[in-house]
Amino acid sequence: MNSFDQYFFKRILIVAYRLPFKLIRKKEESYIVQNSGGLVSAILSLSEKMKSAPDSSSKILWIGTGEKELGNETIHTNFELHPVEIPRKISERYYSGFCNDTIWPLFHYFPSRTVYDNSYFDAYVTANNLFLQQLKNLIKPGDFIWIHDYQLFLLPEMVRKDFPTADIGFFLHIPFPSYELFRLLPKKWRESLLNGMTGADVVGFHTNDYAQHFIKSVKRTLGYKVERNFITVNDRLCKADAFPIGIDFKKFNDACNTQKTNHQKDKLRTYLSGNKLLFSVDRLDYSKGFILRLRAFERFLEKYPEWHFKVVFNMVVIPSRDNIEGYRELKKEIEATVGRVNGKYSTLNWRPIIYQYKSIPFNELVAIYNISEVGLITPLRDGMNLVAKEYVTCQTDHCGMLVLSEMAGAAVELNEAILINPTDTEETSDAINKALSMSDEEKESRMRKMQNRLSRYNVFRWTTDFFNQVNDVKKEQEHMQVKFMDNNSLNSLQVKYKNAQNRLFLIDYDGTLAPIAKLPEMAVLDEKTRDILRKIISDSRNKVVIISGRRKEFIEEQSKDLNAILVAEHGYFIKYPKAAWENNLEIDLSWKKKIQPILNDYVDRCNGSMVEDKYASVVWHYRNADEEIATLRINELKDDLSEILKSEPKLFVLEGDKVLEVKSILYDKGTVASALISKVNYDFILALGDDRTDEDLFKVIPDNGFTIKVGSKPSNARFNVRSQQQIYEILNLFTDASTSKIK
Ligand code: GDG
Repeated sequence: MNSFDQYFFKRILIVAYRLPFKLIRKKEESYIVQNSGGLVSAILSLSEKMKSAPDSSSKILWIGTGEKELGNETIHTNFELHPVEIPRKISERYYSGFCNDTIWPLFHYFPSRTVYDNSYFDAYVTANNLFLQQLKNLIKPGDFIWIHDYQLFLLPEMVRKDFPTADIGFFLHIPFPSYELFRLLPKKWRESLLNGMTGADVVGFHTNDYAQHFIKSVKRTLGYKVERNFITVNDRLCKADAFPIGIDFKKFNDACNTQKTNHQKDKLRTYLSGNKLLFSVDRLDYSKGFILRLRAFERFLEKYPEWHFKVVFNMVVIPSRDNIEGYRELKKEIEATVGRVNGKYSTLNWRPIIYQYKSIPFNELVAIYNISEVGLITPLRDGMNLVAKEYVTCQTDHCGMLVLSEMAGAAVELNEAILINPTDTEETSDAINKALSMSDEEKESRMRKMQNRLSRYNVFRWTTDFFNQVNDVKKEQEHMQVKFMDNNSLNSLQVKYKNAQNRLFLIDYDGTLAPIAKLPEMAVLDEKTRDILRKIISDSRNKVVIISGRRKEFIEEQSKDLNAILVAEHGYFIKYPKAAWENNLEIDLSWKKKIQPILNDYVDRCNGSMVEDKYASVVWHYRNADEEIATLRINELKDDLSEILKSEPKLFVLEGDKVLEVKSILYDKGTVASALISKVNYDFILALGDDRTDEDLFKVIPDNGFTIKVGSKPSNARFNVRSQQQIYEILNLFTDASTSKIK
């Protein structure tokens, strides 16, 4: 059974601002209609598929705002609706305020339209809490909770607090803006929104750009560690990734040839009387670029008069929020522009623009998609834009072409369309001409490529991919979870120690014995740790090795008064108590002269970084450099080094925590530890470390030994501890005072 099938046996809880149906009351009667929108179609299609699956026992519960009565209705055999009630006073500040006057404009790159009002944010918190209260009544163990869109940014974290192990997904349907825009939000809001989202196991976006913008905002605002697309949120992994939403390809494709659609097509053709049809369909919103589109069409008429009396542009605007001043103004401006262009070019028997301000039935929409020769989809910003995908899908005769804004998420997948920048009316007007003049062969070839992609990455693929990712992240979390040391493992470590006669401690220095410091020389061993080490060493059955990548002088200075074995430079030097430093490796170090100037060059190119010249290696430290520049430079540096390494096969680039070290492959912490272990028959071995170089050490510890890694990253170590401070607690287990308590 693949992981998607498992979801047929789980309950799926969809949480979105609106329920997928609304109740229409007309005099005595009331009836239910389906809301339009990408998410509703996606989940309805999924529910149909689940219903038809053999042995499916799962159900989709939908939590959202809507009329109370919807909760009592059995309107869909595979659905259960749970309305959330938001008092009007809160709703105004929450939905009209924070959602639509703060988040929507900012996330669609309209900072000047963005309203910053604390009472809006407070209402947003309250409303997200109301969704939580409703959810709490419903959640059962094993449920998959899928939270949608910008109205519910805070909810994943809220749910996580009450249900720490729940499967939670979050999907954003609108763009996530670049950090420079996101940072315009007050710090407190920024932190709350990102903390809220990272409460999910998987945070999904339409494009990789949006996911990367989000990751950068998380890094810069919350300071969380990110590796590839995995964000470490305390001990939990959260994955941010792209899941471009698809459409129900078959449904749209099949609908092109039904009786109802054919009837609509006939009506349209009669009306067009031979004119070629251009169309656009969008909800009334400033992000859709209506005025610029109309100006581009006007410019097209001006520049290409040969198309007069041959084309008609049908602009369908779906009513939305027209009770709000700004939207009413936009509607007026659209109507004035349409009137002006029509006034300029119309004749008694030809009107270039047909403007409709209304919703249209499904079959009429499909008919328009099917016979239009140009789809003119030119939003200034759009998370995805499903109309573009639906149009391509419905081009069963392949005789049309799509002119698409590069600012729509859909442009990533539909790159055989004619892509334009909607602010460039000249380019858009040329694109209309190009689409109309394109050869049939080229149109067919481009359309087929896009259709092929859309039929594979359809809406089922979208849900499957998302579910699979949540499942994978869950597994990864479980894998990590079991490795954290708990009271049982601490106890067995202590018992094993007590019963042993020959004990070996192999302890890394930076990040393990001493906390990581801003500057390398500031990482000193404190008195408390020194005292515990002294106590452990005082037992003649114990041998303590401090095993570090540091230079020998530093490690000796930190360990003075301790009768420990010291290992410096990852095993190049070793020093037994009261003896001098030894080096038994005969290695040619002439390569250093080639590497040093390269690393020095990178210090100049990356402010805040520095080079450490050790006896047997050279290190580039970038802990104090700007993270983004360092990430860029490190890749360039690795490229430069890989060229040199081709002629120096015995060299190796070692990447640690904010350091890159070039050293010989002939030794590492593992080789020195193996040599020490082989000398005595130890019945207790404990290795403690924190970074990449300690993995070599963990690998050579026999199975009956203990290996512990500081931090929550996956490791060769048997156990993890959450922080460096816990190392002190572990070492304390081996002092006389605590071992004497064990029976
Ligand atoms: C968000 C994001 C993202 C529209 N008018 C009529 C009608 N529709 C259907 C279309 C299409 C859907 O509604 C609108 O598609 P959008 O892509 O604009 O989706 P939204 O849900 O409004 O917006 C957007 C989307 O979420 C999905 O993640 O793409 O970027 O803003 O399916 O066909 N359908 C009918 N009559 C209409 O008048 N029958």
